[in-house]
This record gives sequence, structure tokens and C-alpha cells, in this order.
Amino acid sequence: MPCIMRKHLITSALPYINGVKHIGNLVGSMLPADVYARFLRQNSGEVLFICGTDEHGTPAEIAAEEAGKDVREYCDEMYETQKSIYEKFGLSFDYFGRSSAGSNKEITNEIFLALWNNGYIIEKSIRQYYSIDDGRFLPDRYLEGTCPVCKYSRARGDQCDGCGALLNPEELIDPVSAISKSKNIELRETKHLFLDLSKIEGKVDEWVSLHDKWPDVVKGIAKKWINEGLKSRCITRDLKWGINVSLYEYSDKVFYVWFDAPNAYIGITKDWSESVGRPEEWKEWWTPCDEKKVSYTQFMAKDNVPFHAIFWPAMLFAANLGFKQVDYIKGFNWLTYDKGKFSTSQKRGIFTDSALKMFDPDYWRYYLIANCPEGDDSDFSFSHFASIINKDLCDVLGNFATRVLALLEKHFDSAIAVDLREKGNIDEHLLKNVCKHVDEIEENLDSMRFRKAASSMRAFWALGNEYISEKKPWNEVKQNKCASAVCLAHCVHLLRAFAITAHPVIPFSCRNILKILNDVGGEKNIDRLSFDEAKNFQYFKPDHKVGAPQRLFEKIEDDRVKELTLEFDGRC
Ligand code: B3M
Ligand code: ZN
Repeated sequence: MPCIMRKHLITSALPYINGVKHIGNLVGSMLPADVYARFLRQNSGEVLFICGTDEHGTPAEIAAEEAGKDVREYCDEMYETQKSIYEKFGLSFDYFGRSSAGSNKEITNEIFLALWNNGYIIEKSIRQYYSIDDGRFLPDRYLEGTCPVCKYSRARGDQCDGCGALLNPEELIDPVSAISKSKNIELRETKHLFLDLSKIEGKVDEWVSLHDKWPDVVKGIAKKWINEGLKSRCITRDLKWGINVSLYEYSDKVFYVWFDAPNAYIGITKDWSESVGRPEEWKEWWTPCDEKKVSYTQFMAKDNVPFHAIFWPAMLFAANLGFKQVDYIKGFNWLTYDKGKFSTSQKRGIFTDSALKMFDPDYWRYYLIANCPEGDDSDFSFSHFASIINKDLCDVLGNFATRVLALLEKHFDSAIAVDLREKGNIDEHLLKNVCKHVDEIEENLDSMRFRKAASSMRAFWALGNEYISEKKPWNEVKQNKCASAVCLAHCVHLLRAFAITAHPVIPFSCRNILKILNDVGGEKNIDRLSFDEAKNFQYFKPDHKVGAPQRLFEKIEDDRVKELTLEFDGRC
């Protein structure tokens, strides 16, 4: 098994606090990260899976204002809301923390002071938009206008949602205050702190070049940034909500949200460490004696790549505090909705809370992993969703389970009835095939090829149906009851193997399968059942009884598809 004995640190991009996230956010970071974490835990890797809410910056302030709440109160509430949604989706974070926690304040200021002491911070007087009507400076999202690159009309002061370009506020065409929509704004002098990225560019370039195995989308973005030359970036903002800058002259300013958010991966790990009563343990992950002992993988959508592949690594190199750099960045393209972009701020798409009301979490988990925007963007539609669920989960996996359980009930009183440990009973040909499929799923998950992992699972489930159709135990039972029992015993073991290997993707259903199979130990320990165990076809004893047949998945009917398509016609 490749690279399994190392410690695996996994972080998912921290979902922004400004509202319930949509399923595009889920598939672009948290869900695949969870699948990977679950896979590694099952296969004996020591895993630490960290995530949390990203709470600072102007979108949080704006969302709080819209909700008529104090920003701290808004964040407290939205943190709980998001956390509980992710639990329902089965996201198995070891710790789900917050970027506004004290730990992040500490670590961010520690990194900032190191950057200051090492000469990477420059003070500059800049001209920034000031709204006369609002009586304040307008950082980032407080400023709106037309994007100079793609002409999208609602680009923000720091980034365009239309084309992803990172912008400086003065570049916006026809800027207005996002608070009052007032055009009564003017550029005023104000002093800010900048991170001098050009000074560390060589080191970042060299480091990026070492990572030729990163996905194309990640390498492409990283290289583009390097090739365009790294410029200094403003890291302070005139806001009240955020982490205060620990320099007297700047104490009325806070850090730019992207300056503090990545540091929260470390801060949240500290909080995890405290929570498990081993307050020093976070260091084993972030400052290990042997760097190679920890393998660090990040998950994110492509718009977050510049910050994770360039800015944060640059900060960590320049601060030189010995923090572990990322080893592998799994970046994703977009999941589009009705061919357009999902958007939290514009409330467009399917949101995770309403998704949970529509279907069981495993339906979403399976669909989203099987169609994740890995190589390219992928488009969501309810008809596509229904066709995948009906075909793969209902017709292939669910159907096999029902057939096996029904035959066992009808002919063998739901008992296994034979001992596969007896010489000659094991179907070697089938077992060889099983091993091939299990290895394929394992390889795909290990190398984070999620779409392929789902299709190799589907192929494995199809093997079950092929096997039972070929052996026809319902016929066999009349002439050779023993042969029929042998076939069904293999089928029960196949079901167990499906449950073990599909567990990273559809954990609720797989636990349920083991429950139906009366595999009490397995059900309890499924989180740690290695894929090698899926190759064990001598697990169940002859007197073992399984449960009555039941449907694992319900088909999604055409009427329901029509209803949902109408309800969410891209304007929900
Ligand atoms: N909050 C994701 C986003 O909202 C952003 C990720 C931060 S990861 C340190 O685009
Ligand atoms: Zn644009």
C-alpha cells in the first residue's frame, strides 16, 4: 500500500461564514477531503482532518448587516448552522474550528511579526476609495464596479466573481459604494502594510516547480502567477471586524482576510490539540522533526489556488518559523448549476440545507463524487442526478443487496448455511476478480482520482449482479442446494466488500449494509476496516444469520425530477 504509514494532515478550504454553502462548495473542497480522510483512516494511516469557518473580511460584515445582527453574533450563529449541516453530510472532521478564535489571532500575529522582523513588510501610503455618504473607507467588497478584464458589472474591489481575476480597487470601472450604492466616493491617502512577495518569489518558484504532480488546474494557476511576477500585496484593511494588527501605529486596522484565513489551519489544529487534552500535539503536525513524516494535502476550488499555492507558502517561507508546507494541492474546477455559477451572495443554486431536506446525504455524496469537477467543470441538473442515483445506487448496488437477502430468506431462513473455509468452497475466479476491483478502487482513492474511484466502485457492484445472474442460485437451489448456498455465501461476502470499499463515499449506507448483514463488529469499526478486509471471503460462519431484505435506496421518479427542476430553475 503506497505512502500509508505516514501521518496525513488534510485541510479543506475553510467555508466562508456569510451564509449556508451550496453543493458546489461542498464538492469543491469539503466532500472530497472527507472521502480521502475516510479512506486513509480505514487503511491504517494516522489522519488529522481540519476545517472550520472563515469568518473575517467584508462579506461577513455585509452578511451580518443584512441579517440585522452584530457581526460576532452573526458568526456565532452561522458557525453552528454550518457545523451541524456538515455533520449531517457525514463530514468527519477531526476538528471544525473558527478563524476568529484566539488561536488564529496568536498565530497570525506571530507570523506577521516574523515577516516584519525578517524585512518582508513594507509601509506604503495608498489612495483608497472613501465614501463621503457612508463616512468610511471602502475596502474589498464594500466597493463594486465593472471588471476591467471581463466587464462583469458586479465585480468587487478585490476580486471579480465573473472571471476570478484578483483586482485592485482603483482598477474597477464606475465604482460605487456597496453599502449605499453611492457614487459620491473619492480616493484618499491612507497608510497600509504590504507583504513584499517579490523578495521571496525565487524561493516560491523553485518550490512550485518541485511539485510537478499537482493537478493541471493547480499547476497552471501557480505558474501563471509566478510568470506574471509576484507583486507586493496589501495585507491590512480599514475594518473593525478582524484580527487587529499588533503594531501600535496600525492598531486601528485589521489584517486582510486572506492574510489570516490560511493561518487558521494551524490555529484550528491548536484548538483540536487542546480539545483532546494534548495541547502540544499540534506541533507534531505543523513542525514535525522530520518533514517527510507528515504528508499534507489541501482541498479547494480553483479560485482559492493562488492563495494556497503562492501567497500562503510565500508567507510561511518568509516568516521562516518552520511550519510545514503543503505537499499536494487537490484543486477543483466549478460545479455549474444550470450552466451558470453557483453563488452564495446571489443566492443562486442548491444550498446544503435544502439539499439535505430533499435527499439522504449519501445520494448527494455519491452523485457529487461521481461527477466532481476534477478535470473540467461539470454541470448539475436534477435529471442527471436522478439518472445516476437510479442507475448506480438503486439498480446496481441496491438491487444486488435485495436479491441476495431475499434469496437467503426464501431458501435458507436468512442463514449463510455453508462454510467457505472448507476446502474447495471458495470460488477462486471470483476472488481474483474481487481483488482486482478492490485494488483499483484503492489506487484511485489513494491518488485522489475521485470520479474514477466512483466508477470503479460501480464496476465492482456490477460484478455482484453478473456473478449472481451467471450462477442463478434460484435455479440451483432445486437440484443442488449446497451449490446455491455457496453462491449466496459469496454474495454476502461481496456485499460486505462493497460496504467496506464504498464507505469513504457513502458512509451511512455502508454502515447500514453491515448492520443488515448482522456484522456487529464491522458495523462498529467500519471507520477502520481496511480494504484488505474486503478480500476476506471467510469471514461469516455457516450459522450466521443476516437480516430480512430491504430496499437500500429509493428511486427518484420522473415527477419528482420535474417538480424539483421547476422549483430550482436557476433562480432559487
Ligand atoms: N473562505 C473560500 C471561499 O469562500 C475561502 C477559503 C479560505 S481557506 C484558507 O472562497
Ligand atoms: Zn472579471
